[in-house]
Amino acid sequence: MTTEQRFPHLSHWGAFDAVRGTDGSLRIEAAPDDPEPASILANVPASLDERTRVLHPHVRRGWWEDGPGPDERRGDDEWLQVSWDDVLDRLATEIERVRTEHGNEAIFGGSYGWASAGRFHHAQSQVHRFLNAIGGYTRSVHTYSHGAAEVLLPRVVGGLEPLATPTAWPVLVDHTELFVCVGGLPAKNMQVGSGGVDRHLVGGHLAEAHARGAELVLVSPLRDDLADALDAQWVAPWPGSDTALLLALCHTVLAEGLGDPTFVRTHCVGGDELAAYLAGEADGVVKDAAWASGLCGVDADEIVALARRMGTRRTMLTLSWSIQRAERGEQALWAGIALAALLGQIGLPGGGFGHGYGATANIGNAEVPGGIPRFGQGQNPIDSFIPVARISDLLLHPGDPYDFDGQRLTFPDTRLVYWAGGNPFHHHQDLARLRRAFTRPDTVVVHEPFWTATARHADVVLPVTSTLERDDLGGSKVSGTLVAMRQASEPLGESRDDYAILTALAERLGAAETFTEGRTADEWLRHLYESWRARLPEDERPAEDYEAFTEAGRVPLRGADPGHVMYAEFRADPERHPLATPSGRIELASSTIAAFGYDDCPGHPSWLVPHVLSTPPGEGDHPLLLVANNPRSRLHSQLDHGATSQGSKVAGREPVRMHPDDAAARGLADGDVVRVESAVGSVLAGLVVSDVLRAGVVQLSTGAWFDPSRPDLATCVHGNPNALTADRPTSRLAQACTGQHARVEVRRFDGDVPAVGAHVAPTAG
Ligand SMILES: Nc1nc2c(c(=O)[nH]1)N[C@H]1C(S)=C(S)[C@@H](COP(=O)(O)OP(=O)(O)OC[C@H]3O[C@@H](n4cnc5c(=O)[nH]c(N)nc54)[C@H](O)[C@@H]3O)O[C@H]1N2
Ligand SMILES: Nc1nc2c(c(=O)[nH]1)N[C@H]1C(S)=C(S)[C@@H](COP(=O)(O)OP(=O)(O)OC[C@H]3O[C@@H](n4cnc5c(=O)[nH]c(N)nc54)[C@H](O)[C@@H]3O)O[C@H]1N2
Ligand SMILES: [Mo]
Repeated sequence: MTTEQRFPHLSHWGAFDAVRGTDGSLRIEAAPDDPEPASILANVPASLDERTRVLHPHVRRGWWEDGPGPDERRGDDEWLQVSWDDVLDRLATEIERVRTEHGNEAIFGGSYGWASAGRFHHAQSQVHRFLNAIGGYTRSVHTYSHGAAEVLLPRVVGGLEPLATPTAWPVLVDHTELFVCVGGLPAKNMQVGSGGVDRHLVGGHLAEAHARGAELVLVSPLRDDLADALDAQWVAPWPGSDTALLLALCHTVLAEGLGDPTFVRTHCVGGDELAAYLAGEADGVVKDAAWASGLCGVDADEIVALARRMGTRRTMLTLSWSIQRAERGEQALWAGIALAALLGQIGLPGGGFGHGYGATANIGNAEVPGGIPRFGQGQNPIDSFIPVARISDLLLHPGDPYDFDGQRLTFPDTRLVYWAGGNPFHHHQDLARLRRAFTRPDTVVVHEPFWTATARHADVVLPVTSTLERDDLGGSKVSGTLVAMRQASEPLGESRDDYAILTALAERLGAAETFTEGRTADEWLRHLYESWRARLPEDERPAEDYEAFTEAGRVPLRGADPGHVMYAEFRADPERHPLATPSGRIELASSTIAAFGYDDCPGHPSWLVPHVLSTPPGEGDHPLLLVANNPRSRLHSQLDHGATSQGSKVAGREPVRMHPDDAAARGLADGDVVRVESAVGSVLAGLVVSDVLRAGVVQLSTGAWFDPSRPDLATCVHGNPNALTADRPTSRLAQACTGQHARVEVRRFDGDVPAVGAHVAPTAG
């Protein structure tokens, strides 16, 4: 090669060129028009690091030699390297056995996970389409991101607009006078957007609003959940206590006449019920600022002052997803919506609320009406599902009944688990329990580029190309560009695309035509692009045909409305534009939810003590409150061995941050290896002493590859916080993930510090 070669590409954290030097080296360059490229781009070259890659098909010895069945050795057995043909034949036979003996319901095809950005090689779509083609599967519904919101919002505001299409950023930049950011707008999170980010704009929007004179209040236990340059006031409640704080703000708004009673009368139902609860009519507890102060640790005066500020300015209340990813998370979100409703600015430019601004780079970007090309998943003939975060319960308790959103459901009997594009040993809570759950099925199949903890807990591990090793098309309906992603490397080892693997299985199971429709991967890319282009109205349609698109590397997505104001029509005329709730109004109390009779989710926003606050902070065996948030240095567990992620580690482990007072009280210093313990398990981590935390709170992000130590396999030597979190649902309403919080103690680890082996592929016989 005599000249450099450039391959346009897209990741969930930004558009880039993969540049092949004349010496064969690979360099990653952010797209030139990205004003704020993500630091985690530097993780991308690790995609091609062979030491962590699954290079050949592997099977677990016990499964290969003894046949399928529940097995305690799963996750702790030897590996055998086998040929593609042998493994595909055996796997097809096993799928056939399960579907004929137990029915397709016995196949769990959850596959929750972010996988990679391209829309055709989207692993979840691929595996779901395949499982649909062979007769269906038990699926999962909703997300780890905002599972409580996905159930609550339709009941309270009639849909998912607050997290999908809240008021567009340019409107906030022009109109919002006060941003009150519950859970912050962390710069770390705005690096990322599902499906891909073409340009990182939110930091610029915030700077512009600030320069115009907008004021900001950060409500979070961590001060760096909002950029320093924004000069925000910092209000630091205990993790898990926002509901109390928000209810007290509601109380103050009503008591001081700061809101808009007309809006409540004309656009809401349940206002009287909520007011009666705030006044303590039934329980004798007035939910005022003094009451909340004792629960959330924020001064009563500060709460009252905040309510007054909110009542006298055009206020945008931003509610993070993190506050609902916690026990009773439904209440925090509902209390926040109630506060915005009482203030009466919903539907006004720059006022009201949004859910998840700043959680990703794309929330608050206007949506393109024509969408983007999408690989269809087909129809699932099986009507069996679980709320996504009930995976361990599913495997451990077949046949058991449980409640979910007003339904009484039963866990099916799962024989085969098929995962492609996600990492449950990253994302799920109480990993020791998940390990036990994973011993229960007859067969576990994982498609992975990398030897993740999930791959290590499978029977069949099939090597998949990373996104750099294939062509694709990528974008999101809330980003501005469709990218023609170009292959920058030959597939490593024997790895194949998910599509090729599933095609080979579909052939063996007599479903090839349904799965492939007779197209190769290249033919699909062309078909997806051209059929999407043909569907668009003329003024949104790119001029480029498929050849010109791949030649140009990208085409703009058109038609988004940067002036979008959420609920503007509803505000203007609630009779003609009702919400899709039973009342057509915002439900400050819901008779539907009340009728479910759940004590963990009553009929109006209520303060319910979560486990992490049932012992006062500072007391008990686990006095510290752990925030297990999303990581700054990578996306989830992806490319944890990459440069940005590795650069953040302390003593080779995930950094755990602690306030100086808490460190001094324990005789701990920066750089110490510490043992973090909860009632569920323990981890080793590297200590960072920092005053950005509220004292009494420690923080350990998700994503360090789970590395359980022998002999008990109970300690993760690398620092994965899900070895510490409890596997409890938000409530019976949503049954959603509560991974954000745990109660812990932290001590210095003085023993021989074990090496972290998570990034080294296992050896195979
Ligand atoms: N304690 C706690 N836990 C949490 C959270 C929290 O706040 N606290 N947050 C939760 C949230 S919001 C989320 S979204 C989840 C995220 O959980 P996941 O989405 O499961 O995490 P990822 O690390 O993105 O997993 C994606 C996997 O797909 C693989 N992959 C990439 N490309 C391909 C491909 O083309 N084909 C195949 N077959 N595989 C591919 C990657 O190697 C990686 O292992 O974590 C949740 N867990
Ligand atoms: N760099 C990077 N960005 C990401 C991701 C990633 O893995 N890496 N993941 C993406 C995904 S899938 C998602 S769903 C979003 C997640 O978006 P979020 O759920 O909003 O993100 P988190 O970082 O988990 O939490 C945000 C902040 O909430 C604060 N917080 C925690 N508990 C409480 C509480 O009880 N009360 C209050 N007031 N604040 C609290 C924490 O300090 C935390 O930093 O992020 C996305 N962005
Ligand atoms: Mo998420």
